[in-house]
Amino acid sequence: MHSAAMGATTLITVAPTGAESAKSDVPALPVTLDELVQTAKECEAAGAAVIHVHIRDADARPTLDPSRLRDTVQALRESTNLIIQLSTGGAVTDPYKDRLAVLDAQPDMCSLTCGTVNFGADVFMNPWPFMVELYERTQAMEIVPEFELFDLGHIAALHRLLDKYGLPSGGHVHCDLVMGVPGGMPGDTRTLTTAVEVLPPDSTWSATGIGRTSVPVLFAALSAGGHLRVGMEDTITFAKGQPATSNAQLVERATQAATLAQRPPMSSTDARLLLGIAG
Ligand code: KMH
Ligand code: ZN
Repeated sequence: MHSAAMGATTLITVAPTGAESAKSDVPALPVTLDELVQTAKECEAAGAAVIHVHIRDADARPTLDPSRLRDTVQALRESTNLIIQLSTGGAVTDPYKDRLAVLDAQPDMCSLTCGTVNFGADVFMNPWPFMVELYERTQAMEIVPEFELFDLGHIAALHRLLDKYGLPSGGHVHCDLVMGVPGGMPGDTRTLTTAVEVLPPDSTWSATGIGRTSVPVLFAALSAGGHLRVGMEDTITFAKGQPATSNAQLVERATQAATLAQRPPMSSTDARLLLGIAG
């Protein structure tokens, strides 16, 4: 369902933690459950409707531990109305079976990356059979996927996935353009426009720019009618030489920009309707 009111608003997703930054380097990164819940509340108040979640273990290292994931989903549900999207990307070292098992924590949504991509000096592996298995599990478990697109070839793979296996749970296709990863598509307006032109018909999309591309991609996405993802998974600086002090600071800037663009933040209730997530 896509009402006129939704078309006039911006879905803001916050990705507060990621798997790449170390707490010792980035003290503001939320890594404990308490820190994550506090961050989620602040970001909801600042305008976010979706939270894209990676979790850490007791030593602040990335983990896909099933019981920690379940506790995280429960705590976020109790404390906020945010739509909870668990990462199935994890860290580049996570095995496929652990990434598939993320769905057992029963989030509202999960990420589903549509292909392998060079990831700095690493490789983020998403071969076709893994994509298919993850997609079929989301359909069976009624979890709404967000299709993560790091490169134009990933859009071709998404078309192939939808052609062969049909629509996702919820009946709506929502994509996230992840731009500016060293090895993926660059974070600039020309590439964003090209990507948007070849997305599946009737899909909605957000965009995020990694590192120094975060602000240019934010403005390019807004001007092209897209939604936004921001957060310390994607950039740890607010401006050149100025570390982000919190995720809420990044969400507040997204809210200000969206409001200036006359598409203020979408409520989580409207976001559930848009994405086909039961309320
Ligand atoms: N941490 C990256 C290797 C996702 O969350 O689905 C993958 C990633 C994508 O962050
Ligand atoms: Zn992620």
